[in-house]
Amino acid sequence: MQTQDTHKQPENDLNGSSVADLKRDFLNKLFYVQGKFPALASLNDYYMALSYTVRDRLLERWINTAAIYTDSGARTICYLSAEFLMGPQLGNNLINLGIYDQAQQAVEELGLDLDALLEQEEEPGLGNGGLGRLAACYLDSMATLEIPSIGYGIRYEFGIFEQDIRDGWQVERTDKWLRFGNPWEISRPEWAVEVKLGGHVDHYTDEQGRYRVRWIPYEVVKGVPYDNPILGYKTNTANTLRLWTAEAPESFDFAAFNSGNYAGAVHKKMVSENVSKVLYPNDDSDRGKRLRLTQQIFFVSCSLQDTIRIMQVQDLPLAKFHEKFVIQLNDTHPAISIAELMRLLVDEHYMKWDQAWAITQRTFAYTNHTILPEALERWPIALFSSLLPRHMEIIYEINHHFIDDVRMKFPDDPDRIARMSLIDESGEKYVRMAHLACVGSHAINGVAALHTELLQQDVLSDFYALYPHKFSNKTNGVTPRRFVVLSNPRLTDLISSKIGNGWIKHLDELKKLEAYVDDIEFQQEWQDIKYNLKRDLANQIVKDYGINVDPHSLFDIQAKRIHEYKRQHLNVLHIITLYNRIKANPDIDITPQTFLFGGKAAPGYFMAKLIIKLINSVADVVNRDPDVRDRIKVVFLKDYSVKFAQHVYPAADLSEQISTAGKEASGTGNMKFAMNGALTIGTLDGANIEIREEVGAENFFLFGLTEQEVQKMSADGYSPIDYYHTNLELKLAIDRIASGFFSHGDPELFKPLLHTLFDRDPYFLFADYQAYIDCQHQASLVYRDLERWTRMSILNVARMGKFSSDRSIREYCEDIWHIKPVKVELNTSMPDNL
Ligand code: CBF
Repeated sequence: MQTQDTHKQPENDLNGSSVADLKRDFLNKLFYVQGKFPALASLNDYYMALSYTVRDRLLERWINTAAIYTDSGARTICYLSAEFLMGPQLGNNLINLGIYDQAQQAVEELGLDLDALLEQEEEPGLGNGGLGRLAACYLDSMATLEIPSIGYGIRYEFGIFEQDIRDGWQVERTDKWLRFGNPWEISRPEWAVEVKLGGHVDHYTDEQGRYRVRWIPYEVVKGVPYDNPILGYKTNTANTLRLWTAEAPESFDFAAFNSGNYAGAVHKKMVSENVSKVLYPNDDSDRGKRLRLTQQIFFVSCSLQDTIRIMQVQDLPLAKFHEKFVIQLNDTHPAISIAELMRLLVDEHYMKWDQAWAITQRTFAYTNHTILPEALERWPIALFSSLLPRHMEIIYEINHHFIDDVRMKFPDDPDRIARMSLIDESGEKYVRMAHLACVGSHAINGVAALHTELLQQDVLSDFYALYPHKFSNKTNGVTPRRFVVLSNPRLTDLISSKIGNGWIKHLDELKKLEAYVDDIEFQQEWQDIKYNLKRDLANQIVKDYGINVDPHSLFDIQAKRIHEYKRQHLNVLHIITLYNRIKANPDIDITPQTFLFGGKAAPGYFMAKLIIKLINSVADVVNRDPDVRDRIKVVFLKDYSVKFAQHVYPAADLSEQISTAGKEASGTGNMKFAMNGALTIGTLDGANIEIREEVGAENFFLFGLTEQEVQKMSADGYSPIDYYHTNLELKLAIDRIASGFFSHGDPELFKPLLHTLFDRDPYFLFADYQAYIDCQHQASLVYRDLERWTRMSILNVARMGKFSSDRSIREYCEDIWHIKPVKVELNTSMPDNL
């Protein structure tokens, strides 16, 4: 139950927010929007009725915000992202509106349960993981900090797949998140735009003798915007997330229909709609690649055309584009927008190249989110030119100027030019999107200190040498509104009862909790809350999986995408090692531990899917073996999502952040776990390093090779097999997998995984194994001393101030965007006339 004080409603709203107002409006929505009366209404009808009731309160703020931005011509940040992993909206909007308690009471008085209604919401899974969720956290912070912003992305009809587990294997099911409608969006067909694809380019001289370029496309796709309000916490600011849906410009081909070709009549419509059908199709086939590049140009072109429309509405000349807008590229997926803005300015608005280029460079800023080579996008020239012939020309032209600059700064260095060129000509030719992003942006940043350092020293070192002034670090952050206040109301209330609720907007204020770290009563309350949260999750686990887990045991959780570099299989090696110890000595004294995993594997990533199978296979054996006597339990929590994560973070004791040093750009789950009082077991990777610096080395379980050690080992020649032969426990764990012990006697099943480990072990599991086992042992010993553990947990929360996404957004605003907050006042009356 949220306290009234924490979620006090803002003043001056047009739609009342008392319990009586909410009840009245709720029933109105049920009757007049859903067209139902209680005897016929489903839970979904009630969810929709409540959502529309809440949306009215958002709309009032949204309209006021839009009016103020339009009147003031406010400088605006456009956040371009192929992914926005928003999570369910209802609860978050109730929190941000400050009417959570009233809504809870209103539905209770009507005989309903708010939690059940919240559970009803289908989450828009328009992202894969960290990158998309970061975008969502940033939208929340921008609205909370009153920063004029628009998020631009794609309204995928099918978001991230739903994950089922059958016989231990991941099985994917289509995510039909829109099947019951989406109460939060409003379509704006009047602002639809067209995007050209394919065809050829004409260069010609017009009647006035001016040189012109005309792109004759092979096809045109229409982009229709759907707007979603993004409300700040306890502000009147409601910004917009504008997501584009693809449609055919003419949805029905009458000519084809009249000539009897009925299927052909709708074919074009189908082809066009495919563009926004699914989130990130596999890109390992040429068709997949083409569709993905089409998605990128589609949403980028729609969004840029939209910004130009806004300029026109506000009567601003295009020469001031960079003063009105700053555009943040969330990774390279929207990097094509650099060529697209040039095309719009030069070809369609007849601006001179040099002026257009100066505007473009001043407009864009680029965030890199990974140094994994497979994630640095490149497009085969043949594909690129056939889909985007004009952009190809523009990129060659940009490259021509750029290479001249490089040559001037670094004369006689052809290798450097080859390395930096926007076109990779080392074999088959490719367009290098990260290079385009670097050249066309005025700012480039990584997402944690180590990551930025690695960009500067390694992945983008040539660009750092050329443009040192462009680089900075912006360590990621997460919103405490969703990930503490909404997810963990009990902890929220306890914290607010001691230090007030200012921390929700100013997370640094959590520091005040340090005053209570030795307060026995406070510690007890802290422990009780954690225990109850673990018990709730345990109840859910019994319900969903029929597995009993003990809430007193140490809840050790690794929840994130499944990937070899994240090393879920290292975690499994530890579990097998504990199991082997028990088998060797059934009376061994070990700390009871529950190992929980959650996460999806990319459908085409075989090794990641095999890791899921391994987790489930080990779970089957460990959970059933009577020798274990329930001291360790392993559960794979299927279909991990933002909604589910909100139940998982609060229940964790130990957060697994065990990627190979240098591989995880930042991580954000690490922050969400720690904000909910979990201690971290982790490597010196990504933001773990900064978390450890903040919470203190003594409150963090550190293990493993450093990034430099990993590099050195690689260079010196790493031999994983040596570790296998010299470490008996490691050998036994691996041998047990290899012998078929966990696969019903089948020694073949996990061979591909073991083969990679023996052969190259690219993520250094064997090298880090012993350090991890020792560190886990250390953590399990500390857990036995509950008072010590609780102190560490309180200190972790108290020192998480840095990891609020509000801090990250402030840094972007000050260092890159140069945007100031704009206050939105609520104009409570409706206009008398138009
Ligand atoms: O910066 C946000 C996150 O992005 C990723 O998820 C990504 O997709 N590149 C990284 O893997 C995370 O480390 C990072 O926190």
